[in-house]
Amino acid sequence: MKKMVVRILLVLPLVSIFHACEKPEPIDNKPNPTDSTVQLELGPPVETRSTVTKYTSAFMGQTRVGGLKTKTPFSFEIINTSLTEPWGIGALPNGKLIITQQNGIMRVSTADGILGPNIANVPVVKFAGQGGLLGICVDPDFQSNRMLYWAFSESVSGGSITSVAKGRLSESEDALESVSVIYRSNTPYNGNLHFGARIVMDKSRNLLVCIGERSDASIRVQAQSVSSSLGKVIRITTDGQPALGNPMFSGAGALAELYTIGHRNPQGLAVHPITGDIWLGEFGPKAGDEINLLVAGKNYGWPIITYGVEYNGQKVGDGIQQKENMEQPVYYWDPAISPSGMTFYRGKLVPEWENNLFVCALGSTHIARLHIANNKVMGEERLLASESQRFRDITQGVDGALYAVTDAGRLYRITKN
Ligand SMILES: [Ca+2]
Repeated sequence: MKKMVVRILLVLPLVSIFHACEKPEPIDNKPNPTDSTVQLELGPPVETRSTVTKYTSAFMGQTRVGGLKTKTPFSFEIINTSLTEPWGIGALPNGKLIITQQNGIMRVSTADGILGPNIANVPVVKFAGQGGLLGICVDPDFQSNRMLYWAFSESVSGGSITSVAKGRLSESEDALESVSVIYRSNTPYNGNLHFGARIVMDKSRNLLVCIGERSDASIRVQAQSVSSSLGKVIRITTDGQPALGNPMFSGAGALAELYTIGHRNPQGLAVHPITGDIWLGEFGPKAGDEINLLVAGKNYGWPIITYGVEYNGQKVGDGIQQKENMEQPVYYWDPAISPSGMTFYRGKLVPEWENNLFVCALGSTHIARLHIANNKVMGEERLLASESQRFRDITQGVDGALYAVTDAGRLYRITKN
């Protein structure tokens, strides 16, 4: 690995990097395109702004890797402009899309952007600040069970929390049936920031949900507390119980649903199509946005370590970026791009995108394409930057196109020409 890194150093920003590293064990015996003889033509890094901090990365390729440019001709179109603060998008097996809006409304869209009615029976959400109806997960077995799982913020005694619900989408796609709230985070707080919350299902059919730490200095330390749901990724059954095989965190009152700890404001979760690993994106404060590869039982450091600083420019805590027993991000951005929803591309339309990670950027108003091999980011591209949209979430439709929603209410389809 080290040898390859050195080679890349020498080659940058020249072209044609040939990388062939050790092969991770593919769990489904399919060849892994991310570690085969992929040739990348890398240019200068896509980020040209000055860094906010003077911090140095823990390893080469942890930030500002070489820039990529998609060669396969592709195009995008705006297929709807009438959504209201869409937050989550998922692909249904019939080719349609399911979309959540922060204001509590869930709707189905055709692949051409024709919206269905507001779906009935969505539980009441607390719609304020960053809260509302949030991430959505379509059951991989939707074809047979029609199940949806979603995250939302909810008012409770003492403030608001992040909650998880499930329900069956009616055949007519206009109502949820048998709806139940399966999980409620603890530690209610009065504030409208950092609820999370994306939701994915792993290969063992358990749900992973990322929950934010509610932002304020007094509460964010809960990200390190194993008795609080805040600043965590939880792993639960579809009935909301702690999943079998969860790690055991040590400490008084450790919650059995915890999967990883030490997260700030995570708004991205994606399952790697080959490895099944769970990848997470989270906002740093001023700078220090992160992409993390989640390993059960690990501590991702916030607010002890970070590549960001407070919004007023002061250091966070002791101003350290690395610490024993705390995980390094696979990749980070300085300055911030504000990473929200993300997905791995597993379609065939644009072969060079296969198993790349697509990350919606709010503040930087583009979609970041990260070429990942052997769990390292090898190249970065900015897509749809000309649109100047705050991209909020992205998914891949069954047709192999990417579909993305923006805060301004647009639905984009991105596909091969
Ligand atoms: Ca971190």
